[in-house]
Amino acid sequence: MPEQITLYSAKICPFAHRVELALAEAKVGYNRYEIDLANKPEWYAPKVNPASKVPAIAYGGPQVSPDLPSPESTKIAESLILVEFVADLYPESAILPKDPVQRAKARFFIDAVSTKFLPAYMGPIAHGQPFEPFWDALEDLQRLLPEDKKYAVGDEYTAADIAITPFLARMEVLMELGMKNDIGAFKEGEGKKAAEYYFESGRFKRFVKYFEDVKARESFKATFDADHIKEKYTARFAAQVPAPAVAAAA
Ligand SMILES: N[C@@H](CCC(=O)N[C@@H](CS)C(=O)NCC(=O)O)C(=O)O
Repeated sequence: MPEQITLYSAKICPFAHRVELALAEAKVGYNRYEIDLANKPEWYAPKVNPASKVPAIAYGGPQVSPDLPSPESTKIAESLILVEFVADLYPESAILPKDPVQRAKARFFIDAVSTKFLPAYMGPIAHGQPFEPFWDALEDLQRLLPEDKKYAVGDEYTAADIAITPFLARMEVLMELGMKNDIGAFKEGEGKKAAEYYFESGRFKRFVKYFEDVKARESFKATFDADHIKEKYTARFAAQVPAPAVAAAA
């Protein structure tokens, strides 16, 4: 019988979002504590995660207030490890496929997310780098999606989908901000162009459809606060929006 779970998370963090998705898919009740990444509590690193990052789980031990973590609980960090931990605790969930071939395919997809997609992910949007390497990485990942199934390795939503979902969700928010307001670390006009290319060129048709299926899931609706993310990204990138002509002239 699994014991108490306390998740230290942050709404903005895609890695923490992975663990929230896994817990929602497994339909687990847990305590959630929001860590303010800009102002982390002084007890967090010494008592929960020495790396001082979210996500982390305190597992087992007595039911205590999350801001007074018990030394008796086991502390575990790293999103992909935590997703597998949830799958191990709740083997009846579909998070890790039972079939060894499907399981291997899920792990292959996760590896591609970690080694190909993520290194290219924030470059153009957060650091103003060219979009092309990112489009290529996205296309490589898209090739792994089966044409005739809903999700990354079949019709079940698994750890493979959990690995990419939070990043696609944030990418879509950034694309929408880029499309409407040109918000991002790119040159004026580039955000709109990139967003139009992603949604309308047809190159990422399978991905756009895939993500529609992901967004329809209850686990996604319950764990993604798009307004919060929009607000945070708008504030974060506001300083990088090219100044309007009148301000520049002043
Ligand atoms: N490899 C880690 C990455 C976790 C991570 O980078 N989390 C960020 C937030 S998205 C964090 O807590 N950074 C510490 C900070 O902002 O001070 C995982 O997969 O869990």
